[in-house]
Amino acid sequence: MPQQDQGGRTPEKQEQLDPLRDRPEDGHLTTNSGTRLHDTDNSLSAGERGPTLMEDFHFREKITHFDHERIPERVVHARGAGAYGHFRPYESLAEFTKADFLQDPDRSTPVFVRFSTVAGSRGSADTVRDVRGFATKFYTREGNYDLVGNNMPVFFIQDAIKFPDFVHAVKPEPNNEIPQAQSAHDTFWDFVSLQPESMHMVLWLMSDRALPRSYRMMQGFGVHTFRFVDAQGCGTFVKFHWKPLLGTHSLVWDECQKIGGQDPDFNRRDLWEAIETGNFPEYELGVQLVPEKDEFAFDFDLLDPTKIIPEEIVPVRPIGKMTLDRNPDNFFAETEQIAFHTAHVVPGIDFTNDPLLQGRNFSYLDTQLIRLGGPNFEQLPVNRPVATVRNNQRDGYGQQRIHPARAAYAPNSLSGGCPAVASPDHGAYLHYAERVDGAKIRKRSESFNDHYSQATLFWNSMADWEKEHIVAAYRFELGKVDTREIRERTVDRLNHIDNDLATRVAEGLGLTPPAGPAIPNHGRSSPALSMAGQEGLGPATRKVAVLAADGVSAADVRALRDTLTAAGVIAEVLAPHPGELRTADGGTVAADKALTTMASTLYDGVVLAGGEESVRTLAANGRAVHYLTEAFAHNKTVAAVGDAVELLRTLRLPGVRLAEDGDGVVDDHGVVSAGGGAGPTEVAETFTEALANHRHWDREVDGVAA
Ligand code: HDE
Repeated sequence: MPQQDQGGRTPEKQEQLDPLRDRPEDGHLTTNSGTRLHDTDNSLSAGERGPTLMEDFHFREKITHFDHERIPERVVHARGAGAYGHFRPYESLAEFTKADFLQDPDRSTPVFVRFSTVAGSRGSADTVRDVRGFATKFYTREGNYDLVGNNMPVFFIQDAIKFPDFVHAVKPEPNNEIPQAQSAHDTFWDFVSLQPESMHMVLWLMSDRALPRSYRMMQGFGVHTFRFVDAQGCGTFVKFHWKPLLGTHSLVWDECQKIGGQDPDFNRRDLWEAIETGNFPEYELGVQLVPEKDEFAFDFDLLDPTKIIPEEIVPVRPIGKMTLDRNPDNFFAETEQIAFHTAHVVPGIDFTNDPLLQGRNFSYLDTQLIRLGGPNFEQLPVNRPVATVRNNQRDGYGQQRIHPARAAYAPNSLSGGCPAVASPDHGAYLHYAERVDGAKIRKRSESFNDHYSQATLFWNSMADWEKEHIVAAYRFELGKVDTREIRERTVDRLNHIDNDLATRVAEGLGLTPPAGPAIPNHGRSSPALSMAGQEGLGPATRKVAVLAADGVSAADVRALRDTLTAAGVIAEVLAPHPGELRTADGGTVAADKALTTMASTLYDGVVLAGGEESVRTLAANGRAVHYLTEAFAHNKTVAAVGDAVELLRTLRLPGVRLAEDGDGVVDDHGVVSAGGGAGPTEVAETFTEALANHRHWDREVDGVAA
C-alpha cells in the first residue's frame, strides 16, 4: 500500500508537485528568466522626473504578466472551493467492478474535490439559491477518475443539446446582466415553464437543498446511471451517492440573503476553517446497483437524468469513505485550474446512453481547451495523474514535457514500437461491448415522457416545514417575474405536480388558484428524500455565539466554553467590543469578536451568559437582542444561563416556556433555560444536545424562516 501524507498524497504525487512549488524563502527576487533584481518599486526612467524607458524589461515583464493573469471563468460552476483528501473502500467491489481503487480496503486513493454554485460568476456570493456542484477527482493508479456530480440527484433537462438554452435562461439577462447568481427572473421561469421535463429538478431547487448550511453537510449525486464492469466484462447499472457524515442540513432563505452581504464566502470559509482546525469533512460513497436484466423493471427510464431510483426500491449500499484533510496551497493553481471531465474513467467504470451524459462527455474536454488555453491542461500539477502518462501526443501551448523519442507515431520501428498498447489483462480500458442498433433520428424516447410523477413523489415526501419553504420559494421567485403569463404558466405546471402546492403558490401571487388537480396525486412518497431526520453525527463542528459584556459571570463563560468544546462545538464569545472583558468576580475573560462584526446568521446557536452587569448592558444593546430574536426566528437553538433568563423572558418568544425560579433545565422547542435548580454546565449540556437537531421546526414563528 503506498504511503500517504496527511493530504492523501502518495509520495509519487508529492514528488511530481515539488519541483513546481514556489519557495520564496529560498532566494532572491528574479525576473521570469531568473535574473536577480535590486529594485521592484521604481520604473527605469530618464532622470528622476523623466519618462519610463522601453528598455525596462523588468517593468514590461511584470506588467505584461499581470495583464494576462486572468483566464476565462467556468461557463457554469464558476464559483467554487476545493480540498484534497483521500478515499478508501470498505470492502472489495470485485463482484461488480474491476476498478482498481475499489478493490482493496487497505488502499486509499488521493482525491481533490471542488464544490461550487452553478449560475453565479466567480466573485458571487456562496449562499444563493442554486444547485451545488460536488466534483471529485480520484487520482487512481489506473488514471484519473472524475465523478462530476451535484448535490441534487436529478437535472433540469434530459438531453445535453438543451444545456446552452437552459444556461442562457438562468444566467443574468443579456441586456443588463441582472440578476447575478439568481434564478428569480423572467428568462429562467419562461424557459422552465415551457420545458416540463425541468419540473422535478425545479422543485429540488425551490427546496432547502439549494441552501446548504455547509459543503460538509451536503449530499452529492452522480445523477446519471453509470455502468460498473467486472473482470469478466459483465455490466451492472450504478448510481453514485455521497452522504456527509455530519448529516444533511440547510440554511433558511432569510439567512441566505443576509449572509450574502455579511459573509459572501460563508461556505468557502466554513470548508477552509474546518480543514485548518482538523475537523476533516467526511462523506460515505454509496451505490445503487441494478442488474442489467432489470433495465426495464422500473416505471421510468434508467437513462432519464430527470429521475431518481427511489431508495426504498433499490437501497443505497455504502462502499467507502472519503475524508478531506488538506486545503490547497494556491487557489488559482489548484481550485481554479482543476479540470474535471466526465470521460475521465478507469477500467471497470463505463457510461450508459443517458443523452445528458453523452453530451457531457464531449463538453468537459472542449471547455478545458478554451479555459486552460490548449491541449496540455492535464499537465498542470493538480490535473496530473499519479498513473504514468505515455503517448504520441505532442507539442501545443504550454507543453511541459520533453519527449526525447524520434518516433511520435505508431506503428514505428525507430522506438521499438513503443509506447505499445496494453491488453485488458494489463489494465487497458475496454469499452463495454453494448449492442447498439438504430436508425439516425432526432427524437426523445417515449419512456422519457412522464415529467410529473417523481416531482409529486418529492413533494409528497417533504415534512410540513419543507413544504412551507418550497411554497415560499416559489412565491419569492415568481414574485420577481414581471411577465404575468409566465407566472400563470408555472402555476399550471405546479398543478400537474400537486393541487395544494399550486393553490398555495397561486394565492401568494394573487393569481386565481386552479379549480382542481390537472393530474390526481398518486400519494406515494420516499422518506429518504426529506432532510428531516438526517441529523448525522451530532453537534460537533457547529458554531455557537456566546453573548457577554463587562461584568459577565466567569463561571458561566467557563462552563459554556468547556462543555461546548468538549462536544466539538466551536464557541465564540461575542461582546460589544473584542479583547478582554471584566468578569463579575474581578477577573477577565477573552471576547473573541465584536457583536458588530458578526451576526446570528453566521452561527448555529446563540447563548446568553449570566452576570448582572453584563445582562443589563446586553438588554440595552439592540444588536445583542437582535441576535436572540433572529436566531429564534431562524429556529436555531437559543439558551440563557443564570440571571440572563430574565432578559430572554422580556423578549416574549412566542409559544415558549422558560424556566421559573427553582426549576431545573427546561428545553422548550430548542430554547434552553434554567431556574435555580440547575447550574451553567447543565444548561450547556442540554443546549449542546439541542444543537444536534440543527433546527427546531415546530416553533410558532410566522414564516420568517421560510
Ligand atoms: Fe456540468 N459542466 N454540464 N453538469 N458541471 C461544467 O465544465 C455540462 C451537468 C458539473 O468544479 C463545465 O469545467 C453540460 C450535470 C459540475 O470544475 C462544462 C451539461 C451535472 C461542474 C459543463 C452539464 C453537472 C460542471 C463548465 C448537460 C451533475 C463543475 C466548466 C449535458 C451531474 C466542475 C467545466 C468543477 C462544469 C457542461 C450538466 C455537474 C461547460 C453540457 C447533469 C460539478 O463543461
